Amino acid sequence: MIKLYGFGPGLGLPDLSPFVIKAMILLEMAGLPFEVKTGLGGVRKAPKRKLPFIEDDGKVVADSRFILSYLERRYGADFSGGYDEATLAVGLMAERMLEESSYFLALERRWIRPDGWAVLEETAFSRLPRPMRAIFPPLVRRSVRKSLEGQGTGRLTESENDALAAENGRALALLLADKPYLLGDRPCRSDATALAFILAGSCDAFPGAIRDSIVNEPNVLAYRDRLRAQYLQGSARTESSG
Ligand SMILES: N[C@@H](CCC(=O)N[C@@H](CS)C(=O)NCC(=O)O)C(=O)O
Repeated sequence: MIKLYGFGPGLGLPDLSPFVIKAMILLEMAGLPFEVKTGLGGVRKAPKRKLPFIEDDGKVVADSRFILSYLERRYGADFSGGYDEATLAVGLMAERMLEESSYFLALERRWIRPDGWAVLEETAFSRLPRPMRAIFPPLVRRSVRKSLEGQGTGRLTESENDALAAENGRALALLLADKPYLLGDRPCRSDATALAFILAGSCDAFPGAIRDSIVNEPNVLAYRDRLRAQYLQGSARTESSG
């Protein structure tokens, strides 16, 4: 069975990482049974030092984007929804907005703002043994801060980041409009990314602009609830630590 490595569930989310949630949704969309392996140790085993990655029949595939193409190649999964190339290109741009812009705004919200960090630290690191708990989380936080400064999000003010989050949320709501799925009346790969980021972004534990940009859009909320019921009931998924 395919093993999917993630951080683990928390704060009402199936995983703390939107990329892991995306991989779960892709596996569910493909109708493939899988086992989720959780724990911080997964990062050490990860070929790119990031989660998710999967192990399947001795093969290791890292990165949700390459997990997607692996499932297409190996299992004939079809994430195109039957849309034409131009429509899928629009979906890809939305995915890139979420993964390359919204993601960093969410990192800043969770890791840097003191109230976000208090929640995240407790959720992600509470199972660490005592001496590690004092040392490891601040080190990881420092490295996230450095990455955010390099990437640019960390150099903006909170209100500048909030303005960008509001724009991204509105763009997603306008793209979805009154369609059942992001690109039309059939699900496709972009829905896996959109649903994952909408779930992560609307998490009640991190109030503010990111969450507001989702919960204030009735079509996005309805989409989230409908697709969560469709893809995240965990029918194909079993969970274990390690
Ligand atoms: N492009 C990757 C992004 C994965 C990613 O950024 N994962 C983060 C968690 S959300 C991670 O594992 N970070 C650990 C680290 O950087 O040490 C994908 O799509 O899978």
